[in-house]
This record gives sequence, C-alpha cells and structure tokens, in this order.
Amino acid sequence: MGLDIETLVDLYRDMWLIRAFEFGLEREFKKGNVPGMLHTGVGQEATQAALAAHLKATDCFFPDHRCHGINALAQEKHQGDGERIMAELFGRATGVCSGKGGSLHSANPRVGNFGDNAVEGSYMATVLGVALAWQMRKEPNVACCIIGDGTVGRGEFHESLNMAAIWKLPVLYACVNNGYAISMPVGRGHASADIVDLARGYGMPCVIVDGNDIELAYTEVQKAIDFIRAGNGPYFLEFKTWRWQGLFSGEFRPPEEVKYWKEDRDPIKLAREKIVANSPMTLDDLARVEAEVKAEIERWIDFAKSSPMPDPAKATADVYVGWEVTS
Ligand SMILES: Cc1ncc(C[n+]2csc(CCOP(=O)(O)OP(=O)(O)O)c2C)c(N)n1
Ligand SMILES: [Mg+2]
Repeated sequence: MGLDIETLVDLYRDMWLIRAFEFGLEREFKKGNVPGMLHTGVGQEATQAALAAHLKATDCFFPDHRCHGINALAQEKHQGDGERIMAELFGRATGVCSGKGGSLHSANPRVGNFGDNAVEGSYMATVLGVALAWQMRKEPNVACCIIGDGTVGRGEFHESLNMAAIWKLPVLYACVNNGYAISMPVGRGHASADIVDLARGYGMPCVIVDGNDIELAYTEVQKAIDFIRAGNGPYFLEFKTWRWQGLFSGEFRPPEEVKYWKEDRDPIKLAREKIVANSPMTLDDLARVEAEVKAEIERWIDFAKSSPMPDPAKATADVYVGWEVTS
C-alpha cells in the first residue's frame, strides 16, 4: 500500500462523508425539503476527496453540479462548519450564500470555493483570470477547474487550455469522466473517449487516473499540484469514474454496467478492502468511522431544517456588487 494508513483512513472518512451527505440530501429531497434540482456525486467520491485533501483555502476550485462533496469538505476543513453547505442546499439563511445559491450557484471564496453556475463549464474562461492574477502577483496558488466529460464539448474548453498553456497559468484541469453527458456515452459525444486526447495538443502534462482508486487519485493530484505550484504551468488530470445517479434521476444504463460499478468498482468498498487487508484496522473500526460521520451528517441536516428561511426583504442583498437596488 502506497499511502500511510492514517492518510488513507482520513480519506476513507472524507469519502464516506460525501456519500452520507449525498444520501441524506437525496432522502430529504424526495420528501420535498430541498428546493431545485439535485445532481449527486455518489460513486465519484475519490476524486472529490483527493482534490479537497490537497487544495488550500488560498487556492481555488470551480465546482460543477456534482460537487456538494468537495464544497462540504472545503467548508469543514477551512471554516469548521460543513453544515452551512447543507443549509445552503436547503435554501436556508444560515447557508454559505444565505440560501440564495442552492445546489448550482453556491460559492465561498474564503474556503477556495469560487462557485458553480448553471451554464456548464462557463468557469473554464473565468479560471484563467484568477490564475493570471495569481501569476502576476507571484502568489503560488492553484486554480482548479472541475469539468465533466460532457462539459468538455464547449468551445471554451479549447480557448481555456490554449491560453493556460501559452501563458503557463497555474491551472489544474480536473476532468471527471463518468462516461456520460446526461445519457450520451462519452465516445459518441467526442472524437475520443479519452478526454486527454483532446487536451494533449496544448502541451501540458495529461494523465488518466483511476478515479475510483483513492490512493492513485490522491497521489496524482499531489503530483499535479506540486508541478503547478513550482511555476510550470497547467496540468490536466482525467479521472475515469462513474456516477451512480443518471443525470438527476432515473436509470438508462444496462443492468450489468450498473452492477459492475456499484458492486465491483465502488471507491469506498475498494478503499475499505485495502485498509483491512493492509493494516491492523478491522471492519468494526471502519464501521465506527462510518457511524460517526453519519451522525455528523444527520446533525447537519437538523441544523439546515431548523434554520430560518431567508428574509424576503434581503432578496437583493449580496447579489450585486457596488450598487444598490432600490426597487
Ligand atoms: C452550457 C450548458 N449546456 C447544457 C446544459 C444542460 N446540462 C446540465 S448537466 C449536462 C451534462 C453534463 O455532462 P457532464 O459534463 O459529463 O457532467 P455529469 O452530469 O456527467 O457529471 C448538461 C448538458 C447546461 N447546464 N449548460
Ligand atoms: Mg459526465
């Protein structure tokens, strides 16, 4: 086993937190307690836990629509109040954006979360501005752009990679290739099912990672971030993974594929087996970790549910910068 056991157990705990967060959220969504749409990142926990483990509060990441997990981990790690991401998704005043952002528009730059928006991948352009500012100020930060395989189909993908490459900007492209854009298989939507093939022409390191193997994901993110922080320019990681959810509900994939990814390639199950096989930790020890995390997530849900709704009188507060809306 490559990583020390403490690190691996910490990552296991973080992956479990993401899954418990998503399952808890889904349960409440079905009860009608969570407004808007819900795209969960179940099955993709290793990628998010690996990125969250390495990104500092002074770095930034642009999350996509499946990134509740990294949002919660960053909030927990840097401000100690992950429950505010849950509250945000419940549309409550205690959320990180006072309940106005919800799943697709929440942000908190204080923890490095520079925000998603519903126009998939629009931040592939924005990330360049952040990275250029840091480069000009000689601040050794990393701007991470999390994009799905379908999002890569936008024209800005090429503009972004090109500009990041020619200016050697500190951008980490983290492409989460879960095999589908809505229900379009990646190999039918793009000229190559390996997104790195589309990125290689821009001359940056391009690496395919098993996105369901937390050790590999953690190690490859570390390498990429070290490379970028040292001033070498952008880096492209493609995480091969699979989302348990369709786009947001329903199932369109063959039963044998679903079975393979959920039973054989579940990143949490793989990590559990690795830990038990290679350390004194037992399944009971890990069950205790899981129970603690589940209890914490239920506390977050209670916090969200018992928080007040936003005050309608403050609907325009914090929405516009530098000018006031009076009517
Ligand atoms: C510019 C834009 N086009 C289309 C959509 C509608 N849309 C939402 S999610 C999605 C698929 C995204 O696929 P992918 O990037 O692979 O992410 P995944 O859902 O698989 O995680 C699309 C087309 C959108 N939100 N924005
Ligand atoms: Mg996809």
